[in-house]
Amino acid sequence: MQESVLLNVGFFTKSYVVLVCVCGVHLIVALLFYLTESPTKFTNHFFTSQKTNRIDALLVLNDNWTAETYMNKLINTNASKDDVEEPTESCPETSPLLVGPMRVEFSELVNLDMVRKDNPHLVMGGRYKPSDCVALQKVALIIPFRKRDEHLKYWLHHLHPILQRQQLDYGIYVIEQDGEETFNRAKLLNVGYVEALKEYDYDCFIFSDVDIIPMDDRNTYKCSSQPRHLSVSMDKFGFRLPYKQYFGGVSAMSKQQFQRINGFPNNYWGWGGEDDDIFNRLMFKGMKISRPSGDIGKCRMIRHSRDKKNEPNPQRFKRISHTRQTMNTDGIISVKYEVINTEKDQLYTKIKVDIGKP
Ligand code: UDH
Ligand code: NGS
Repeated sequence: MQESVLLNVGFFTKSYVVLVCVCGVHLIVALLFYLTESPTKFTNHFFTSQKTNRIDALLVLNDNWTAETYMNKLINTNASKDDVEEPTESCPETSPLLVGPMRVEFSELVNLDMVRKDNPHLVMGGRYKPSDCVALQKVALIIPFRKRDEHLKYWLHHLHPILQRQQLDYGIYVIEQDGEETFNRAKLLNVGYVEALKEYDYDCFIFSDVDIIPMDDRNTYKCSSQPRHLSVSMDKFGFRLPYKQYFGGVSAMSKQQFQRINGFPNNYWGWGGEDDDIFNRLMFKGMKISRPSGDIGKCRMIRHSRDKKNEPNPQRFKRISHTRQTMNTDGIISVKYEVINTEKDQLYTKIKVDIGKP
């Protein structure tokens, strides 16, 4: 009995050794095969498989293919970033990633580290582009800013995922007014336009207040053949336009449209009227305003009290009555400012500027 047990143990040990040897030989043959191939050939093989959709042990492509898995594969295969193949096919006119109406609330405070973690595909400066298709537009988002840090956190938390689902090639530019002089929203937007173009060949510009969040991602932050007003149905106005000519909040203009109106006025210091001046400019150049439907254009504004040094501008009515005379000389061609510093974060590019005083 004892002997037969010992015999069985001996038999299993031998079989185990044979099995290990066979596996070892198999591993060495596989290693030799790959080592004789150059590393670039290896990665080329990897990406060729991707292009031809061949299902292969190294690469399993599916709908969950993301920039993160792409980068991980790169790291695992020791490939350099230069080997990343840019997509060649255009993204579809309507992104398949959209979810439609969204719940937007401001009850919980936002932690920016969490937002950074939630958006791992962003490149320094708040830049992003889809990894699997060529975005239809290169969009710079420009936010006029001073002392609204909590609002900016909400904005970044909500907007980054939306813009990525909209398959945009985009960058976020927060233009911060330095000092304590009266605020000038339109001039900051002009600065944002100039500064964004120094970085990248953007073809579309979204001008957004820091406290407005869209409630439906079908409200695409993109430009169209006419200047587009996006914040058409705000909660604070009972989800409708406050007046037909209203062009404040969030708007979109192509580079051409913006140039045609000589950008925005630089001399509206304090609250009010600058958006009406922009509307006038567009009308005088024979353009029309395009808008999403009231349903898709719903958005929330973060409630807040009136900012210091942004009191209603008493000159605004006089100024908007002279848009036709002033628009060709006051605008993007005459904007003067000095950049104080530029901060690059994963979530945004913040440019602090001295824009002077009234
Ligand atoms: N902004 C700042 N800091 C300021 C002022 C304005 O960042 O001190 C920016 C910000 O992006 C804001 C935008 O400029 O969203 C427009 O500011 P606004 O004052 O024209 O418009 P808003 O709707 O406030 O934010 C209007 C007055 C609110 C009074 C509310 C009384 N209950
Ligand atoms: C108008 C202002 C606009 C302003 C809009 C909404 O009266 O600049 O109200 O303001 N025009 C003039 O004052 C000439 S809001 O309720 O968002 O503060 O955008």
